[in-house]
Amino acid sequence: EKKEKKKEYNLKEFTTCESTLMMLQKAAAEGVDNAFFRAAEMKPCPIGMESACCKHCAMGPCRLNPKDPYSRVGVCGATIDTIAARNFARMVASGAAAHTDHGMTMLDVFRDVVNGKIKDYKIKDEVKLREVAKSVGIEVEGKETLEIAKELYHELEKTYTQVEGEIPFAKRVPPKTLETWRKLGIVPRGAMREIMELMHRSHMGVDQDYRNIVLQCSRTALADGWGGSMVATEISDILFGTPKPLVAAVNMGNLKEDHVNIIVHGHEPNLFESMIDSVNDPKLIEKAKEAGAKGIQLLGMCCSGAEALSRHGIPHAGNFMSTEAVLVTGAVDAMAVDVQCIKQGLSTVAKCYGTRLFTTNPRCKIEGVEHIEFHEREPRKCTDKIVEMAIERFKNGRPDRIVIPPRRDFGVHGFSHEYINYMLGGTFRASYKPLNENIINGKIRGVAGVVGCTNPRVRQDWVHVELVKELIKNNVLVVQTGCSQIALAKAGLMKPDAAVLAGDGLAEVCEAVGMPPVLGLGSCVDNSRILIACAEMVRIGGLGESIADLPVAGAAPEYMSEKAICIGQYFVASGVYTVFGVTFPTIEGTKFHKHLFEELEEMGLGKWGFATDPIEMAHKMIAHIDKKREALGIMG
Ligand code: SF4
Ligand code: MSK
Repeated sequence: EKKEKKKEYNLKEFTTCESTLMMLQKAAAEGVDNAFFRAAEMKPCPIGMESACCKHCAMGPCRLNPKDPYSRVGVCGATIDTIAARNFARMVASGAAAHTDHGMTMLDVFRDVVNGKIKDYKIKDEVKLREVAKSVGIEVEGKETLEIAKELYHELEKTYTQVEGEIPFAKRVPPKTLETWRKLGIVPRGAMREIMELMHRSHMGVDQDYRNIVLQCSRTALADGWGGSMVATEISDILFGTPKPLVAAVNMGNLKEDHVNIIVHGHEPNLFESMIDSVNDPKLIEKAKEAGAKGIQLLGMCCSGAEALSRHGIPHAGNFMSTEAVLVTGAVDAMAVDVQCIKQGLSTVAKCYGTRLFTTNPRCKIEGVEHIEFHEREPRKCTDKIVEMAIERFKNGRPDRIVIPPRRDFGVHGFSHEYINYMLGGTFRASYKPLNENIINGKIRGVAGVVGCTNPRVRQDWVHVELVKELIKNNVLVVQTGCSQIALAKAGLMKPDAAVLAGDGLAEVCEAVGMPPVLGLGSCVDNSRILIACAEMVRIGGLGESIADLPVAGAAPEYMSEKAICIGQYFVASGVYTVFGVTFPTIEGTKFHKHLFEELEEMGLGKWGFATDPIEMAHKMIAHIDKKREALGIMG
């Protein structure tokens, strides 16, 4: 499996993560291929990059000229605007499908817990259960937990299956924002219906007006943000506990050479929760010791890692672009994956180092990779087996040379929107009021959500870190999720003493409250926590009547996935200016591009932005925040 690498790369251009760099050097020396090397060798197709091609039917594929986009049309007559809008729509549909399928799994688990069919999990956060139930109009006074839970299940099921009406969490949307959605006809009915309709409308010969296609993109994306993702977050909190701030460590130095090392990588928390039980089982710990290990070390990666980090303080080994690199250490005895962002290339790297790689979810198998299916009704059958296989590899399958990068970076994680509320409000004033007050008095200029993936087309972590530093320097409080959160955690900005990097006003608030200037909220589906925080800021008052009035902005500077496009679209449709980096699937100067980047804002929503340079990106966001402050009359 090991190939001689002829090409010399300047590896420092690939990443600013020291650990990943060390492992890339090792991989290069050992001839082990990975996504960084493949990206360097595979130049992206310039036509596809700008979304100027269509393969929606067998009369094509049709390629237009990105340099002169109106010079030709597809065989069916489709213009560049139709082609790019349909391609964009398919990305939104796929991203929404991923998050809503995840959310639906969580709801399936919740139903089985409530019905007593799942015994290993239980309702851990009853307060949250009641709060969520109240937020969708369920009467909770005088009712037993189980009764409320059953009603909540039936109500939230509508998020997916309802064919007419409005999804349950539409009740959480600020009235003015909801009014705009109703006027535009984009309040989601149920996710299945919206995704189905978007797939239909983007089929050959259906919707061929880019503005009409974008309306359905918004409706579908909102079914993710205020639907599938929000259900995933809320049900995970109810079942596994709402995160509260805790100190936890990130980076590859969390691997321990004298321990059995197990990594869980993916998105749904169920596998991770049961793996926590397995690695803490005295019988399995004993087995590991009999095999010569000092114990079992469990780590997370990507989003389920970010969730377990936030909820339980489980160490995190690295973000998306470190998942192959971590295997190059040779120290990983087993990696268990579930769904989303699992590179097929992991399989080859795992074989090079004898790491046992397991798929566990029926929706995500990889050719040549051993599958041990995870069932929530008997979860330990899967997770115990994986631990046993990891112990076996520790004993008999470790490579001669193991290299563990020494870095461990400590920070504070687990800022749920409930906790931000509590923290800024203090015990007796539990509300977002002090946040609003600090925005109004100018100590905090505004709030930015910096989220999303890492991507080998840009230097790993660099854009995230430089962007966030520039934002906090300019008194913008930053909230984070997903792989971006891990990038900043590695850079040490999740610690309260990172306030020294913040502008005077933000630093003063951070010091008073004892919080870092960068707050980690969890995984990609936990972007829904940011939506709720925005809704709360509107509800408290003083910052306008809709989310579009707030001095806030969002960014996914190193995004790569269709899920990120969908997240971007739901933030835009919710009223937030959202800036992406890397590349954007439109051609500047086309009508579709103008629609996304300008006209949506004129319709009362947010709008898209694009920049690759982090400082430019930060200042686009700051300029937007200032524009909103001015409109609110709170400049200076
Ligand atoms: Fe070409 Fe139209 Fe078919 Fe697309 S739908 S491949 S533009 S003919
Ligand atoms: S894991 S979607 S690379 S953030 Fe959610 Fe990270 Fe992006 Fe996957």
